Amino acid sequence: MSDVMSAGAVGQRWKQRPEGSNWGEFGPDDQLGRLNLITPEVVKAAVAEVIEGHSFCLSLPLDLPGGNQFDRRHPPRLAPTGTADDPHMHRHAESERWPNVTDYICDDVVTMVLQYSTQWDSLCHHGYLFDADGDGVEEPVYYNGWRPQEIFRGPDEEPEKGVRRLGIENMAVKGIQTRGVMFDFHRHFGPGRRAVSYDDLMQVIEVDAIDVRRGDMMCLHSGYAQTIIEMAGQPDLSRLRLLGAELDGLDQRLLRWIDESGIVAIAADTVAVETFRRPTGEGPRKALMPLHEHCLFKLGMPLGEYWWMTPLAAALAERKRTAFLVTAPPLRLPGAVGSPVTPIATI
Ligand code: UVW
Repeated sequence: MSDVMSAGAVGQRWKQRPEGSNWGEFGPDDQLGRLNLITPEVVKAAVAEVIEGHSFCLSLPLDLPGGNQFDRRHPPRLAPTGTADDPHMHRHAESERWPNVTDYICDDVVTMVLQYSTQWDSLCHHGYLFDADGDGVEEPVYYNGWRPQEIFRGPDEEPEKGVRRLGIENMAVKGIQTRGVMFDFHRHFGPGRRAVSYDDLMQVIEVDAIDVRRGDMMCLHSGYAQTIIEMAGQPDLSRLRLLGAELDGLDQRLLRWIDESGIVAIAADTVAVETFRRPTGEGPRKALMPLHEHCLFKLGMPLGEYWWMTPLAAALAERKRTAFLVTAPPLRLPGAVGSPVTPIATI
């Protein structure tokens, strides 16, 4: 079987698209992917899930998990604006410029890895090698066939402004407010690490009678972020390695379900949404993170990581409910790849 599907219409950036992808279906220049499926009808149905008016913050404190991740993601560092000699933190505003005033002023600056803690990954977080122009040679390409030269700036093109296409600001402008559906893996499978298969997922859907609809955000609760909170900034990696049910990105039936279900995004309380398997280097080149490939690259479906789901999952289980309103816009930071987020769920 060929691993590509031919199509290619006027204005498209590709002659062939990856098998199972939706490239072109939202237009040749689309940068929103499946979020296009959040329509006014979907938002109204989401709001109808608000029955009691209880809201839940789904963010970790953004200085968690603690420590450095992947040797490149460091905790945020806060500092006052101004200079070391004149920090704007509890600073009396009285000066030559502003004489005889009573105000004290505080403001600050943060140096932050945008994907350190509770976060969204935008559609340019992962690109892949793929022969999009059909010349028999693979080239790096991103969702909807966007090429690196259209996305990234060169060193003499103000790289501090970030990406030109597929950045997080597209998601911010869309708003990201929809119907969330909870998959409580912790309640079904316990706290241990597990690669959740299609069969596992169907079991959860059946037992909890989860009504998954087009436009929904899939939310996964494994208990991992709760443990991160309990570790209070001192993550015990040997313990964490054994914890957290995540999706099995190698299960083709599961990937097909993600596509056919109509869901628009997946948010998990774990590091990566999918179970990470160290590559062996054997056989043909393949994706390091196949669920990232399927969601970000093929379907244009953003991924949320490190969301704190435990109190919401408990409240839903107590009420034998699974659906809620979720509001989770990222920062409207032009050119950013990822973003911290403070998602709010309302039941
Ligand atoms: C990597 O990109 C390694 O991970 P994640 O998507 O989980 O942030």
